[in-house]
Amino acid sequence: METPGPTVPTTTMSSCTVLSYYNLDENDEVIITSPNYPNNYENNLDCQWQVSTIDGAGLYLLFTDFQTENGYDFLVIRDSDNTNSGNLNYQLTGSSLPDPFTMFISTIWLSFHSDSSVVAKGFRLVLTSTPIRATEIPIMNENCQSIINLRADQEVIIASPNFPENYGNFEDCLWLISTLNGMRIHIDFIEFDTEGVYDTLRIGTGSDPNVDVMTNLSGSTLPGNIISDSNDVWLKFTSDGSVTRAGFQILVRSTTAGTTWS
Ligand SMILES: [Ca+2]
Ligand SMILES: [Ca+2]
Repeated sequence: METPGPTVPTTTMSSCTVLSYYNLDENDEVIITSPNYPNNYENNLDCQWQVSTIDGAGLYLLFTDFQTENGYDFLVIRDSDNTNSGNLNYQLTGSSLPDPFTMFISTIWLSFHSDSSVVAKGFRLVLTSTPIRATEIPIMNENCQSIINLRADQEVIIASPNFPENYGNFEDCLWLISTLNGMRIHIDFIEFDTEGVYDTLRIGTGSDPNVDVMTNLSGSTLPGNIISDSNDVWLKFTSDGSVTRAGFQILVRSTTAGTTWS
């Protein structure tokens, strides 16, 4: 039986003459930084990294720092195992922090180039192997609660009890949903029908269903989509002692906050 691989430590390369190669198991991560980070990188660098993971997984890229000489010092990312082939996916330069994103392939190539003058702090990049899965329906426990950790670009469908049959009286259900740091949670309503005012679905950010309420929904109007401003949300459904309806069905997925293309 295979045990989870250890997290690869932060690279501490003093020169860029050797290609660094990382092979990540599922959910492993590696941190790549520019040489000397957090001190300035040097002139005339040409650093190269290849990162691969298992078949069926992709790579989630989260920058925690990015500062290079704009227009002259570049980080290039290709969907390839060779620097001279594959598509040029990202060419990053300057000092704005790129949004996190997922590459839906198992091997990528990164190269960092600096020219002969003007240096900067450089970058720090966390790469995580993330499984790519189809839509799932999470299991609720006996207390009608479910804790869901979404991978990058994973989606789940959550529904009121007995859906599409009517839910019961005195329902009290809770979903705690989180995703990777830097990602957002997208909530799309497929069906929605509850007893107005008395049977409510409340949605908020964080993991405490008593605070940070974003919205309080009831009735038969299909709500608009919601995108969280954090990487965790809660949904709490309660019904009172009389009158039930079909309830709701909701598609929940993790998304990147946006994508940086250069
Ligand atoms: Ca430069
Ligand atoms: Ca009711």
